[in-house]
Amino acid sequence: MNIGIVCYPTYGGSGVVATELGKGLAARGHKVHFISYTQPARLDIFMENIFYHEVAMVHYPLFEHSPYVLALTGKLVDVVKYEKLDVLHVHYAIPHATAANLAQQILASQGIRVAVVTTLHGTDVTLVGKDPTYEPVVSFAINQSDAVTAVSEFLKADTYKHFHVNREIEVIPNFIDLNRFFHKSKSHFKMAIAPNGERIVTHVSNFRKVKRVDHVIEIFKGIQERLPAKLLLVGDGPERQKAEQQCRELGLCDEIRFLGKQEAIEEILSISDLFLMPSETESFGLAALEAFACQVPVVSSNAGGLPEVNLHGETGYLANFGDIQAMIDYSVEILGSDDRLAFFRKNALQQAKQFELHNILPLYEALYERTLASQPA
Ligand code: GMT
Repeated sequence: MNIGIVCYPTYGGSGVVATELGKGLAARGHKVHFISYTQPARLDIFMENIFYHEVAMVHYPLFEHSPYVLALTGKLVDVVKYEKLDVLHVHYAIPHATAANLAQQILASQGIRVAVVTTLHGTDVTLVGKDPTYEPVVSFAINQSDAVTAVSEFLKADTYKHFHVNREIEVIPNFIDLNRFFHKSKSHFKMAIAPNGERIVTHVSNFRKVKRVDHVIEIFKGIQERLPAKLLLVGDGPERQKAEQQCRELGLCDEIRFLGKQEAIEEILSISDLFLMPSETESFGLAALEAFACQVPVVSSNAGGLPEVNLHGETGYLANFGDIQAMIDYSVEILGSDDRLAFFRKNALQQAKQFELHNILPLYEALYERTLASQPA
């Protein structure tokens, strides 16, 4: 099959999922064309059947904001037409699904057919998408797509709740390529971070408000009052400055390291003992799955799709959003004994295996095939 993948190129989960999916599809012999405004962060390999098409923006003094959706639509028309794509798989509805729908109509007027598959990832539904400014556009794009998937049951239900959607949505959960995460231990790094054998607590995110890095720091404060621990904060984003300020005010600068954006996330996770994810909302929580792949248990909020990923009392613990004390208590319970930690570590890896790439990828292939088969001749 000849598949176009449209995604955000950043370190965010939807871009990671889209890129790993494309790489997996290419490994199974499909031709995969990535279309984005910059090369996706995880597109770090060369394969003869992977292609990257950059969306070039046209800047004109009249535009205060250059219309990305039009530039993307034009690029999609071009790539589908000349690379003879069968399927356009767009990740994150805004504005990718709209651009794909428009490209599909333009191509149809030229007698060219392409199937549009939209995958809903999270805030395209739960936050930004349902804003009254975008809601009618997102509802329309969802209804117009030939197939729609959501990454969790929660996100599917939330889509029906907040959008005028009258079509089927299939849940295909996120996945993980375990090969990337196996045997990455960097013991010298662990020694440098925790020279006295302190437990290492980690948080990875894009530091948006919804991730509640402030809660991460408060939880860590409570943990390190009860046992020796260090905190690694990985990523960057709008809340970083405030988080640094919070560490200074709490006098925790020696215990907390800001590592910024990191490519080799598996090397950091492999020296970690616990992952914190106190998010306000999380449609799936791919970062938790990545932690599991490195045998790291997770203490998270029970928001959104997190209970579908983090199993309470098995792979970690869930607490109500904002219940800092419960998250401290759960963290200390996991970290306080080597035996408890080993129990959670084992379960974490088992859970990661449930979401192995090889289990999930065929679901997308089958969906593409069904969608193409149901297209009018
Ligand atoms: O929707 C977002 O906030 C952005 C998106 C991303 O690109 O990082 O994250 C969402 O998609 C991920 C991949 O499917 C999920 O693992 C995240 O839970 C989800 N984020 C939220 O729901 C906040």
